[in-house]
Amino acid sequence: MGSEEVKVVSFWVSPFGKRVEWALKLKGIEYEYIEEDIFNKSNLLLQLNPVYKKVPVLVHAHKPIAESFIILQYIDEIWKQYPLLPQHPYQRALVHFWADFGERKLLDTSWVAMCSSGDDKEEALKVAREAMEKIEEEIKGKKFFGGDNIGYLDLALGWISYWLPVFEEVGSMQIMDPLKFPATTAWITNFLSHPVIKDNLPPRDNMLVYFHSRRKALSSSFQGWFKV
Ligand SMILES: N[C@@H](CCC(=O)N[C@@H](CS)C(=O)NCC(=O)O)C(=O)O
Repeated sequence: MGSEEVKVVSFWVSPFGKRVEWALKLKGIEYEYIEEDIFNKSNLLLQLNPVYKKVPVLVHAHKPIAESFIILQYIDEIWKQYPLLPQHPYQRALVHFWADFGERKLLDTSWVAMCSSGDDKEEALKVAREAMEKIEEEIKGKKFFGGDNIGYLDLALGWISYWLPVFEEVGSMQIMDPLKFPATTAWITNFLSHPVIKDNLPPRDNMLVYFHSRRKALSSSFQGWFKV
């Protein structure tokens, strides 16, 4: 079942897509990468993900799977080597809880803060910084959220290590204060030092150009909630 053809349809700067690629690489699974233009969507994407029309999509054995968290779980169930999720159902539930928390309370709010100004920005920053405090508590005393190795939650929150500093620079704001969040800062160093992660990141300069242009496009109308 696991030996069938694997394809990843993604967009070069997508933090959601990178999660999927990191997971496949950690497990040593070969895949074909297909770059999608999310501003001019291909028929392939519309066929593979007709509901959300978003990347990433994993195609395994000719069957498409959408939504990065669902894809991560699928990958972990199909390829057993290098387990990403803990064994115990309670520990697994906690991982899903924190992954969802990071998405709603930190990723969405950081994005809004980057794209907005005034009260909207302040409100989003407040929620994002409170979320960072909770994440700091979770990583204290651990090398990775997954323990000694990178796990599902590390991949889910991995964008904090590399995308968040770019959002901060583009939005002229600070969310991840290293003095306030030393455990998260140490985790970032550990995460970015892992060969699979450090060799699979988009070029920072291109990210800055891209996110500056997204901010410009979205800030006037403040429709910042969607298109990373
Ligand atoms: N919840 C989705 C989010 C995916 C997502 O927002 N992808 C962006 C690219 S980073 C996209 O495809 N945007 C196109 C659009 O919103 O139309 C996941 O985790 O996979």
